[in-house]
Amino acid sequence: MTTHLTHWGVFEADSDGTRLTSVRPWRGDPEPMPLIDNVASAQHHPTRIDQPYVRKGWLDRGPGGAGRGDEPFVPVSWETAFELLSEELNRVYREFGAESVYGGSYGWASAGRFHHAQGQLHRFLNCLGGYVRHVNSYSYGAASVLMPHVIADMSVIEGHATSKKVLAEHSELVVAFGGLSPKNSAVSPGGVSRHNTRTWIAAARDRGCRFVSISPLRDDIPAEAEATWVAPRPGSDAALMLALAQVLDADGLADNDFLDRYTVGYQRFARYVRGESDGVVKDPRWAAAITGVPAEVIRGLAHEMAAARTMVTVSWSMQRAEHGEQPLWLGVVLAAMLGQIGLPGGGFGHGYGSSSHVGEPSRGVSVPRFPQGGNGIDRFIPVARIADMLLNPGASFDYDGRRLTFPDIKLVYWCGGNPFHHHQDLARLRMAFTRPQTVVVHDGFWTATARHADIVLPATMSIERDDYGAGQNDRGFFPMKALTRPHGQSRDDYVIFTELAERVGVGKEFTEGRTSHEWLRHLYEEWQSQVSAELPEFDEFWDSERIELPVPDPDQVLLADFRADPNLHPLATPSGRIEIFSETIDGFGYADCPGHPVWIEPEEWLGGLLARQFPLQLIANQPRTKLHSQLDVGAHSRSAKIGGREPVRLYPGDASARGLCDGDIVRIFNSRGSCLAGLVCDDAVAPGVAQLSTGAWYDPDPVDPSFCRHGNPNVLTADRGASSLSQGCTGQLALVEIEAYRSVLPEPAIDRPPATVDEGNPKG
Ligand SMILES: Nc1nc2c(c(=O)[nH]1)N[C@H]1C(S)=C(S)[C@@H](COP(=O)(O)OP(=O)(O)OC[C@H]3O[C@@H](n4cnc5c(=O)[nH]c(N)nc54)[C@H](O)[C@@H]3O)O[C@H]1N2
Ligand SMILES: Nc1nc2c(c(=O)[nH]1)N[C@H]1C(S)=C(S)[C@@H](COP(=O)(O)OP(=O)(O)OC[C@H]3O[C@@H](n4cnc5c(=O)[nH]c(N)nc54)[C@H](O)[C@@H]3O)O[C@H]1N2
Ligand SMILES: [Mo]
Repeated sequence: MTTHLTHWGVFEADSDGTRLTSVRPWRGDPEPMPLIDNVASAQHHPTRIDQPYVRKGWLDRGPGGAGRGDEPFVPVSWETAFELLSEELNRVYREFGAESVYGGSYGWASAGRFHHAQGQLHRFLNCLGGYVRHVNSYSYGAASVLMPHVIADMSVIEGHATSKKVLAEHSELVVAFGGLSPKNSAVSPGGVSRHNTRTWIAAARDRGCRFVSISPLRDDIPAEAEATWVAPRPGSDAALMLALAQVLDADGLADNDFLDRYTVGYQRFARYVRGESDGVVKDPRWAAAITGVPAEVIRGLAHEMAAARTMVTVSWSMQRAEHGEQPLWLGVVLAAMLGQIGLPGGGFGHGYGSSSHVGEPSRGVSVPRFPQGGNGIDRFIPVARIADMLLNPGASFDYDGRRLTFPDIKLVYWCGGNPFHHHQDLARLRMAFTRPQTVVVHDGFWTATARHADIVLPATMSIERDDYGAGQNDRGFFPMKALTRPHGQSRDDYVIFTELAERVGVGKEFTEGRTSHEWLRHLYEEWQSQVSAELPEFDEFWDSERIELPVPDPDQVLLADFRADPNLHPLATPSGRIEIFSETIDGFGYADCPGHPVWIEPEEWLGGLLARQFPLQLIANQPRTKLHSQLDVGAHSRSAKIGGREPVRLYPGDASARGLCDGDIVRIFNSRGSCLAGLVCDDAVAPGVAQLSTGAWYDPDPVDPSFCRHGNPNVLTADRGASSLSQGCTGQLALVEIEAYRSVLPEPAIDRPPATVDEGNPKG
């Protein structure tokens, strides 16, 4: 029996050396998650990649994108794969240089910090001279650009958030825009040892704290919260927040002392709220027409907020949308108007309920990591501009006050991510993916991305290798001993890169002469000597269940020091204060993100013109039964599917108006694409809303790749940046229509490997 860390929890498992024979949640986890059941059931699924493969057309005709995603694969030996890939890397670096290689390779990969796939790839490409990288994330692309201008870097907002313990003990009212979803806080980057969302919410509630969940889904907050549910039209929260601000201002409830001492630009914003700058008073009646939330509810909520110790929290999803900067900025402004930033249980939060680590007090120390080395070039894209980059080399675009140019990418190398899961408008991405000369993917599974590659190398799962890890802000640092031998011929990314590095002449730089186990020991010992002599020796750690890392301040309160003395502890913003009006952003002159937060009507929302044609707002949120697309073939993920398709939830009245019944296979469509899904009628979904989570492996129809047979919502979402400021992902919302699917149901092809042709290459 050994324990194992995943992004979605720690489990204990027995193994016969080839497979896990039993899996149980770790005893230390108070709220274990059923997602752990996906691991063992997926390990030897037919969609595991069993050996190296090369796309037939690439093998026959050489580099070039024609046929990518359509042509069969040829199984090849590791020897052949290494030979082909090392020659191709040499060619591309020689002919086009590092600026032609996209190694951004966004994705969550696996828990375990040495074998973290991106880190491995980045170090390898750095040894070759570098690569075009990405900045920011799909998670909070808008926030990571906006927040440093307004209040603080995301590492502060995220890592030093007021702790859940403090919320449980001090908050009187939690107003949660985007909810506090128990499904989301199942997960944390790098792993989570003790899930506690229900626990802290129940403790707060028992003490009398009230919760208001502002979300299109009633179950975006655990039942323990006994929350009041407010469901504005999706995408309209900025208007709701402006009206809350208007009531605070008009009714004399704003904390002017706080605004004077700790913020800049309030008067500029207030003129807008009062209608002095544009003739429109942003009062509750104005907002009611936009949001659908009655004016008295908005007015009442503003008064409640002013009367209590109030935490205003905004989910990450709120900024993963058109003009996603606005509700986030307004969350900060509301909290500033209430004057409670820096006080226990009050103030502002971003991402409570988005990931388990937000609200875990900061750990005193980091954990060992595999060093990535230095990138020889400085070219990047905001991460969600991948298709734009591949389609428009040389074109220029706006980003955070700069004008940048897309590089001309010849080779794409992806490890530990699944762009055909995570990106928007997949038919467009598929087109973009035909542009590079060569696409290389390492993955454990035949994901849609692997199916759109030329050279596919099988990577081990985390249960098949030795590693260690701790989630962000997680106290538990776990050794992760291999539980089974690798599936088929799969190899660790490190082993693959070691061999490649030797062939391209950078073996020594990449490995520094160490095997992966030698690295684990070396990095641990280096870390131990820097951190504390009291930590156990490596061998003792390796044979333990875990070690507990110190947490200096369990009662952490975001920006308490700034509140205590804003001159001694100024913010890192240009003014050192919270910027309700930002001269910097104003100076960029972006119509889609002006100098203070505003309401800007999105293109795709229920109040707009396009809703006449596509009258349902699709919520493409995170899946309850898995992490993103990972282990979608696993038992827990499959248990939620309907007829092999991803479930879509619809308000019962919206279903019956379309003649649809629970369990029907339906077609969801808009002008970009369509997909099948299995219908669930549920009054936890607001009228006018359809919820289809991400994660179903993209299963394109062979004739029409904009039609996914399995239920990936990203055939429907738009590939547009949140604004010129951030260029963040906007995948959360799209307008769609739903109808019964009347044709013969196509068999999903995604749970089988792709077509292969054996050209007599040896399998060994
Ligand atoms: N419409 C819409 N789209 C969204 C979102 C949304 O809200 N709506 N959310 C976005 C967000 S926030 C995110 S973070 C992204 C997530 O997008 P991704 O992080 O790309 O999704 P994952 O499914 O986690 O992809 C990880 C891949 O790494 C592989 N892998 C795991 N371990 C290893 C390993 O050790 N080695 C190698 N080589 N591979 C490994 C897994 O098999 C999997 O295929 O999706 C985004 N997409
Ligand atoms: N189980 C599970 N947990 C996960 C993940 C996963 O894949 N599976 N992914 C992890 C990752 S990478 C990330 S970045 C986080 C993401 O964390 P979030 O972005 O917070 O999560 P989502 O599920 O995308 O969205 C949360 C809720 O926001 C609500 N919402 C959407 N649009 C609006 C709107 O316009 N207004 C309001 N008021 N509410 C809205 C939706 O009802 C949705 O359920 O989750 C993490 N946690
Ligand atoms: Mo994310």
